[in-house]
Amino acid sequence: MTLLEGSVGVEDLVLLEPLEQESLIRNLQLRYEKKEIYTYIGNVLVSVNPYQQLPIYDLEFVAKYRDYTFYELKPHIYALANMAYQSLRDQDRDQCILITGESGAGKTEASKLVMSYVAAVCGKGEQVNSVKEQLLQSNPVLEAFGNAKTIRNDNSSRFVSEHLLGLGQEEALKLERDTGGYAYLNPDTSSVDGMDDDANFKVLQSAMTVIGFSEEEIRQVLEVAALVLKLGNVELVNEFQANGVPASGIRDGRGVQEIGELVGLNSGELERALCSRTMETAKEKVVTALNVVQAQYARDALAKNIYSRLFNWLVNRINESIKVSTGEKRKVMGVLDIYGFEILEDNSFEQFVINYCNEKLQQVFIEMTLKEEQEEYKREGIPWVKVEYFDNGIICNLIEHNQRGILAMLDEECLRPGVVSDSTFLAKLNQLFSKHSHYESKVTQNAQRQYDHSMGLSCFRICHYAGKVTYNVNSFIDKNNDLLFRDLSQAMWKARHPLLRSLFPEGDPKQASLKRPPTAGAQFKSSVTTLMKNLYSKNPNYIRCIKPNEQQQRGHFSFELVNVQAQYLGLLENVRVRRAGYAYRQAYGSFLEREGVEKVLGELSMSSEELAFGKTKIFIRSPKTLFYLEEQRRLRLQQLATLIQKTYRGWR
Ligand code: AOV
Ligand code: MG
Repeated sequence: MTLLEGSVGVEDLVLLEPLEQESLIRNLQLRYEKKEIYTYIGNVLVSVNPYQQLPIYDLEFVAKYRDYTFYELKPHIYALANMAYQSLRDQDRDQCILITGESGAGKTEASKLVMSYVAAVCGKGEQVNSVKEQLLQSNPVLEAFGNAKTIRNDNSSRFVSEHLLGLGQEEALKLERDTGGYAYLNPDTSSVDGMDDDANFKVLQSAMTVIGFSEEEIRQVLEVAALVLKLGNVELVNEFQANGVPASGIRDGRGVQEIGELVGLNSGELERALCSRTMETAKEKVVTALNVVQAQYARDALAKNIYSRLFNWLVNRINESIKVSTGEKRKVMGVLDIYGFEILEDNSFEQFVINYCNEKLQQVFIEMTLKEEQEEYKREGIPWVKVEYFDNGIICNLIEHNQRGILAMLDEECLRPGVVSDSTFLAKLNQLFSKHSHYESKVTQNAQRQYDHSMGLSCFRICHYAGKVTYNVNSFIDKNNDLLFRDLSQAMWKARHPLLRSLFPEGDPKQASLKRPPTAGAQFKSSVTTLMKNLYSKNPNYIRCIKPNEQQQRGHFSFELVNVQAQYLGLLENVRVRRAGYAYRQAYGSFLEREGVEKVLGELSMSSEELAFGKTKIFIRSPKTLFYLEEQRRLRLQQLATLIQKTYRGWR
């Protein structure tokens, strides 16, 4: 180690000597201990979660970073936000800011910082101000409905959430204050130290007002959210039909009665929808009773459906209101913050799709950093040697291949007539992928005599770019089917509650068709595809978030934990690619204004290795050179200033 005690390490990992995995982590650690949480790899920002409020985000910092270019000040998220904002403004290129990292690494916080920076520096004027406000206020709203406490993060972004957070007491909704009274609120996770639910509730309400929700809309949103909680408390019990066939009923009519009053729904109608199922063929209608397990399943499916539809409605509503105030066809800066890579104790279908999405984002990173790099050298006529890196395309393929991917297999199994189950699905995977280098299961392991007791018979494992994850296939089929019995959507559509009703358009008997809706997996894949298209059309800026410890504790840096993340984020390869190429490039115009190419070469005796002259730009190999040049420029300016001062004094 050549890093000196007391130093803060290098600000750009491209400068690291020697460049190894260990020295890279140590450098991050050294900086972290000095509360320097940001480090560059060229123009990529690495951010290590401080788990404490640092005094580096106030308006003074905003003002400072606005006036300097990327490498002139300490690494900061504002520098990256500024770079993106300026190329949006000056080069007219749509930007996207891709924030990746595992659960709890600080993605959502980073996205909020970027948005608040942009809001602070972008132009004034009434219209802009209202958009800014709306944008900033969209956060508390989306977080209240879209986030939940998980074991990995107290404030984890979930798009389909079973828990509600941030809802305080609201008399009119007849909610109980004690969240432990709701079956859908997880008693272990519903309270978070240092979080004031009542205060958050007020923030939520005022945020919704700023975004432009009417009082009526806010009331309706809260009513629908309350409906979800109340549904969770509807207790279903065994009943028997006259012929002795098991059926189900509701234990205490008061719950459904309350729901009925809340959303204008006939409670008998709701009970019928929860406890029976109507099968329709072209010719006839058959009503069958659900047993208690099936009815519970229907109830939970309904609650989840209402909740996720409400969330989607909120997202659309917010986007609409922002669009209306900006007008369409503007330059776009997208900030992408999604759920991070997840390895829980028990991983199911949800983790599977979350991790698939992260796999795709990694692919964007690989393709865009390397592709950009290569194309730029080609365009500028500069020779370039390829750096080896792990391409996770093979894992993406394993999951998403149209005919032979895991998602396709799952759909096939869901649609296949006959007896299908999670285990027939697993058997299919085992057969198909037994030789795949990124797929493992007990069966395939057996074949290779590598018996692993940690993996159950109902599991398969994927070697993701970020690590191995064992998924339990239990309920994959049901979750993928995600079918809401038509009885339920029709019942919801019959509610007199305008918002609830609008969330279930397919409940309109006139809309009913026999066509099967796409599976959850297929829907997810298609939104991932849309997202990717969107990202590829924009200029990317990267923030790589790192979680320093598992305890969500300040000041604690686990070498092991960071090492794993650095490995899968490919930080070392990223630095190597940067080093093999030229780290910095600048169009001749601005470069000349600053240094003057002749002077650089003549007076500063630059090595020819350090510089390359492209067709339109000058390339500088290492940041050291750049910093040297910047320093020289500063010195010259200083000399000039002193000279002017002297001359001026002389005149007096
Ligand atoms: P995530 O978005 O990456 O997880 P968050 O952005 O929610 O993670 O960060 C988790 C917690 O870390 C936050 O609630 C803050 O307490 C703290 N934190 C993160 N960044 C900062 C910062 N720059 N300054 C101070 N505290 C910070 V997930 O949504 O779970 O993938 O699905
Ligand atoms: Mg998040």
